[in-house]
Amino acid sequence: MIERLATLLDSHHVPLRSFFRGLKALGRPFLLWSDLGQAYSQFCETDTGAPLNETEISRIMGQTQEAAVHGDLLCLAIRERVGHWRFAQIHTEEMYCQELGVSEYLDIKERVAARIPSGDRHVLEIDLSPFERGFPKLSRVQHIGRGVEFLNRHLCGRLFTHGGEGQQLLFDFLRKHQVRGRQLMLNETLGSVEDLRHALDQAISLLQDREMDDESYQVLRRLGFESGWGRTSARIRESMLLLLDILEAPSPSNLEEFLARIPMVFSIAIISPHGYFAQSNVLGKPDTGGQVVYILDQVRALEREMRASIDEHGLDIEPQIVVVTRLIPEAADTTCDQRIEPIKGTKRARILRVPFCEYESGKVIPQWISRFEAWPYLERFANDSQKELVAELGGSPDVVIGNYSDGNLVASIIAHRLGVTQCNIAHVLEKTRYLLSDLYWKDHEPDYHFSCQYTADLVAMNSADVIITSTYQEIAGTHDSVGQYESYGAFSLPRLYRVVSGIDCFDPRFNVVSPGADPQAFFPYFERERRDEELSAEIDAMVFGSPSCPYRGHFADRSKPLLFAMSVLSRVKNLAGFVDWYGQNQELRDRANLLVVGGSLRPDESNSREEREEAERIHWLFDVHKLDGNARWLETQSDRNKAGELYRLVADHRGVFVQPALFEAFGLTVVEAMSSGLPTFATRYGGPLEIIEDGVSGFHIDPTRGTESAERILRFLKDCDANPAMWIGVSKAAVRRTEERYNWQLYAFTLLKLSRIYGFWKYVTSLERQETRRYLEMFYALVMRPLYRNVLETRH
Ligand code: UDP
Ligand code: LCN
Repeated sequence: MIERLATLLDSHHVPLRSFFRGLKALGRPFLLWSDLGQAYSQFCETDTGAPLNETEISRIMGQTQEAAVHGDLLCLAIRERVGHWRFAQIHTEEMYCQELGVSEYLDIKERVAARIPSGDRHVLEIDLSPFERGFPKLSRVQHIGRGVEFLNRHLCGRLFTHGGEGQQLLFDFLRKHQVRGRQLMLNETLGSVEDLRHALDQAISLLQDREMDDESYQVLRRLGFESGWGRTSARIRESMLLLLDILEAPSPSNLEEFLARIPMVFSIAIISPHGYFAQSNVLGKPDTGGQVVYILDQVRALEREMRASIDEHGLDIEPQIVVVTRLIPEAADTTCDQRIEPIKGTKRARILRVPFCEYESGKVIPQWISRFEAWPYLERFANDSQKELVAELGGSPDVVIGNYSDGNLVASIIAHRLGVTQCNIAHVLEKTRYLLSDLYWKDHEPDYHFSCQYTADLVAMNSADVIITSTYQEIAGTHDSVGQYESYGAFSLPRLYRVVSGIDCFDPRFNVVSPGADPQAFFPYFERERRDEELSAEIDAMVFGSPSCPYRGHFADRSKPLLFAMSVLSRVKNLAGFVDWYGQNQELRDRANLLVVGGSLRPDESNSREEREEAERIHWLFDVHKLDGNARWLETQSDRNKAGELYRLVADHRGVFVQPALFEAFGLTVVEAMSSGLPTFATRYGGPLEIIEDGVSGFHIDPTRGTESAERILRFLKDCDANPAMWIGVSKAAVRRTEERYNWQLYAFTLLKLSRIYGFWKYVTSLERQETRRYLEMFYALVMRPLYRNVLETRH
């Protein structure tokens, strides 16, 4: 490709030189994909640029994710396809080019961003690629995010065919498999694979036409079989036949089916330190949103699924799930100051809260702390949580699931010490949310401490056994945008360290398992018999009357459809931006009312600076656009049943939901709105791009082009006026889409299957990553710990 670029520089010398001069004249050190695309297409419209139209250069420019301008040198990062990058340096006057290695490319970026003079080069380079040798990797882009499936196929092929040792490994695994000291599956009566085959034959014929009773269990035990094969004789026979099949003719699919039947997951720890983690009065508080909703729904679904499968295995063991979060002594109107809180809708799952303490003195931190400032407390939090967790569960959990950067770091510490499987869920990786936040990390340090965050991310994602993502694009992006995880492949924090190989999206650790919305709270508006009349009346009053919660604005004409947006008040969520688009579009204002839900209306009451600033901005926009008769802003609604009825009420009035975020990692509100049958316009940056099929089950909007987005919404409202079937069509497609793809039952089933299969392979092969672990420990100790001091010194 670089050779091709050199030829093109030659053959299109004149227009290209002019184009490059135009780029330099912009005076910007870095140009991103969208800047380059725009500049290129504008240039192609000029007479000089016309010859470049639809040439091979157009393709290369379309693949260029960023460019660094360094004097007359233009350095391009070209993403040929997902996970495959090439770097080129072009001399824009002399018109020659050369290929750069990743390290050289990052070096130039660092010089440009941090004005590092040449010769000043003492760079700590982080390279995880040498540790990956010997580990199987996916090769096809389409397989990204289906890691366990791949691993199963790969290892089955390697170990079970042509006289491989697979059968023996499986036999040893089943012979040793225990839960809390109790032997499961096979006992010592069986000495070899041959014995097992023979015993299986005997047991299968013995169980024919026989129900399970005490005597049957005795006979099976004498043959070498312990509990765990199934509750009924039919199920036990089925499992045994499957195993016989594997011993005769192993295949990835029969192995997968059998492994999914082995009882392996009885207790799970879920780690989520930041924000206010509780079951009521918390949503919409700073740092408290979808992650809490996700985890609580996940716990309920997992407990249900675990209980059903443990029962199917024929065991009487109650599953245990503990969510470990921070105990906040100054908990305001929440329960975050209580150590234990049982989780509603479960039998035994509970929240366990452990305070943040100063590392040395052990002094408890009483007040809420922003997630960006929690770093110095996490190591001690991990130690304290581990002790309390083990005491609470009466032993180690089988799996530790981390959430977000802080929870994943804590999970990696706990899982490693306890020697159990670590599963990561990022929810969002901040690096993609804040453009160029790696290069300009120092500027962001006082507010966000991204240096700690990105270091924690690298440590946690490389120590995880399994990484769960909500969408494919979270890992690998799209053909023209970089995935959240992919962006950790190579990046720089100038003068701190440079990452030349941080994570590889072809790693089989990655698995896409999408969440859903709670069907009790979020169901279609047309299921009228399920709707609670009292609640509907309350929500009606909240939207159109005098609500009991704080609000601003009213609707002079209540017959108009509603444009509804709901989220926490943070800059990235862009609620204020949406209010502005609406305020500026008179036709939209004439046609629809605006309903915004989120945050606190009294800026001075919030303890989050960002929330205060956003609230002030919305008030200001209400004033300047004189929105008080067209728009209503309601304070955060933390009751999910109310939220559910809100979506449905907006649907009753043929309104739409708008998600205007500058970037949305996944977007539970999008799934909730769609499940309620609400046509949804959501940001094209992040998860909604995958959740919604544009123009079918909703619409994508570009939050950086507010006027255009407002026009798109307006066009839809006009189309619906002309043809009411249009609204119904999109609404139905939205419900269908979420039913098929985004539901918790499927999530729990998949996650448990995945943990079992992964657990087996981890046990029988050497997936253990000892060397990586030691490298990461050193990285953590030498880089991360010294950063904590800065956080403590600049805490808000
Ligand atoms: N939410 C809510 N009330 C609010 C704001 C948000 O109940 O005032 C809920 C919303 O219904 C959703 C979650 O908080 O379940 C937000 O999740 P999402 O994934 O959309 O965004 P996040 O805040 O996690 O970035
Ligand atoms: C965090 C986010 O920012 C959202 O996009 C997700 O939907 C939420 O977590 C749940 O994973």
